[in-house]
Amino acid sequence: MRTSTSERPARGDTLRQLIAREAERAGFDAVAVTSPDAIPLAPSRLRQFVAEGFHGSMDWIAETLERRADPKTLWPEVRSIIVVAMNYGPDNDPRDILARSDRGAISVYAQNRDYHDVMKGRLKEMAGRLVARAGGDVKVFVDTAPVMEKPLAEAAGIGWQGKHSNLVSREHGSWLFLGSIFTTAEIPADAAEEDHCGSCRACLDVCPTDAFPAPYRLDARRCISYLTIENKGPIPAEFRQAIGNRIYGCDDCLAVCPWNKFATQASEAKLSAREDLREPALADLLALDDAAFRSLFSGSPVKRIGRDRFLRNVLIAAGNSADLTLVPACHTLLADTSPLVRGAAVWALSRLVAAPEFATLALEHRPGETDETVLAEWAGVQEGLAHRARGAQTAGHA
Ligand code: B12
Ligand code: SF4
Ligand code: SF4
Repeated sequence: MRTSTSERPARGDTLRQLIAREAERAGFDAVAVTSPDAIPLAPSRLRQFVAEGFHGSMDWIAETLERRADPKTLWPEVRSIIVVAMNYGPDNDPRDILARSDRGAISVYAQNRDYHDVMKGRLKEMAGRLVARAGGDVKVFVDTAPVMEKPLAEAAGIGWQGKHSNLVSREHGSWLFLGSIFTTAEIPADAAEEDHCGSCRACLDVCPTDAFPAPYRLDARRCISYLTIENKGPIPAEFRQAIGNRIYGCDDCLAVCPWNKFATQASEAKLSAREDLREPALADLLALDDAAFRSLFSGSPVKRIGRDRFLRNVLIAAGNSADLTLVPACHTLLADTSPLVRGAAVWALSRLVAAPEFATLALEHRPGETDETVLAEWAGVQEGLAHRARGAQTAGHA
């Protein structure tokens, strides 16, 4: 466990040792301390991110901008920030499943329990014990408030923000969840970690949707994690093929990082993959109704996006699968009660069946459709097919 807090003989050592011990007892894999004014560059970078619209439809980032940019605006009394990290390292290469087009790829962080639930209770316990021993007032956060967790973790020395913008650690690679305890206690801060990316750019080059306009900067609107989780509407057509079989989040830029060679598997059982979520069959997922969805994803982060958004993602994967056995299930979903699902089913079928068969489906379903987004999907897809047919004819004449 990295307890940089205990490495330095300094005033307040006893409190720091207590922090290290309590973090370990709570099951965290790293802990370190920083001060609320240790991230002077983060506010302007966050403002630029929002000004460029990179946050897409995540309005909550813009709405909380000032509090997020500065811990002291969020809580004026805060004097020190204890940052904790929990390892969720997988026991396999999460990219292996990308070659199995009949299966859905759920990102590593979502293959078991929601990390918010796992970490929040432990952070509260740890904070409670610190207050009992050392006094002061505390607030705990794990992505539950406007806090810039990555720059704070870098400032505390837990790792550095890699070119993919996530925190990378020399001990754990990319696979760390972050959380923090804000306290009114004055605790000596640890030294920040340095950038160890060097000339590497593997994470930038591997991104299937070209989501990095520059190193260290992410345009979330292009990120598969955003497109499959945060985005509530239809997935923009330009990204659908690149999404492949990723049905919830994406791990490519994390998984490719060479620093993962030092990573170990998650020791917390609640963060190790559930067998049934490692490589679920698309055929099974396409059959989920609301009750079955809730039951399958009970306690998992996937549950938060709801059945309709999830089915939208599964249909995109089905459309990319070239698996004709999925056609009947996609056909059934053309009549789903959710327009989001119906629209994605239109696209999936346009990719799976031949043009004449698709034309028959259009004759059957398009006239009864009333939702504008689904009608736009029919129109877009049929226009695309006609365009392709004209292209083939022209090529044939040449
Ligand atoms: C919004 C959000 C998202 C958005 C946007 C991601 C993003 N990079 O901003 C989306 C939905 C895309 C997303 C995806 C993921 N997320 Co997320 N997300 C967040 C959240 C809530 C806020 C992040 C934020 O503040 N973004 C705003 C930008 C401006 O801040 P930033 O990323 O720190 O940007 C910095 C860099 O751009 C840098 N920078 C800019 N210019 C320059 C120039 C130079 C030269 C340098 C050096 C730096 C630099 O400065 C900025 C400020 O520090 C955090 C939780 C939290 N409260 O912090 C989790 C969090 C970042 N997510 C997390 C995870 C696990 C993921 C995914 C891996 C999930 C998945 N498998 O699908 C992906 C990874 C995608 C990626 N490459 O980032 C973890 C990351 C843990 C870690 N080790 O870093 C966090 C910390 C949650 C947690 N508590 O553990 N996420
Ligand atoms: S999570 Fe996937 S889509 Fe998002 S930036 Fe990383 S590689 Fe690109
Ligand atoms: S893949 Fe390379 S550039 Fe990206 S975070 Fe890891 S070391 Fe840095």
